[in-house]
Amino acid sequence: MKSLKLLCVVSLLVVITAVMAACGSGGGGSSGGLTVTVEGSEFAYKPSEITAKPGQTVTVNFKNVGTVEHTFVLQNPAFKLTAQPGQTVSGTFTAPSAAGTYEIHCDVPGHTEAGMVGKLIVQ
Ligand SMILES: [Cu+2]
Repeated sequence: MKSLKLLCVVSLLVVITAVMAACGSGGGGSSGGLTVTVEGSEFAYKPSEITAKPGQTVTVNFKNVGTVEHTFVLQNPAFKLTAQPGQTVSGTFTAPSAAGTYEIHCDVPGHTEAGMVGKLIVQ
């Protein structure tokens, strides 16, 4: 009985965490803000895709888990975060109002070419 209760609490926490990670407080009619944590390393973003609603406010916590400087650059809207190794930098942008896929890349020389790219999917 006791372990069953604990299992329920754990399950609930997992669901809450998943919902928060997946869609922030958004959902339904009112589109709330989205907060995502993106890890940057040599040479990738994790996750490499962010999905947001048109016009949604997106807060990015960009965590550099690598050993050299990395950036998180969006062209549309113009947005850039620069993080040194071990550093987490946060910033907020508003997702484009038009649905589509927008490129994210690291503009440290050579990194984009090495595959350090991601996508902002607006839908
Ligand atoms: Cu980089």
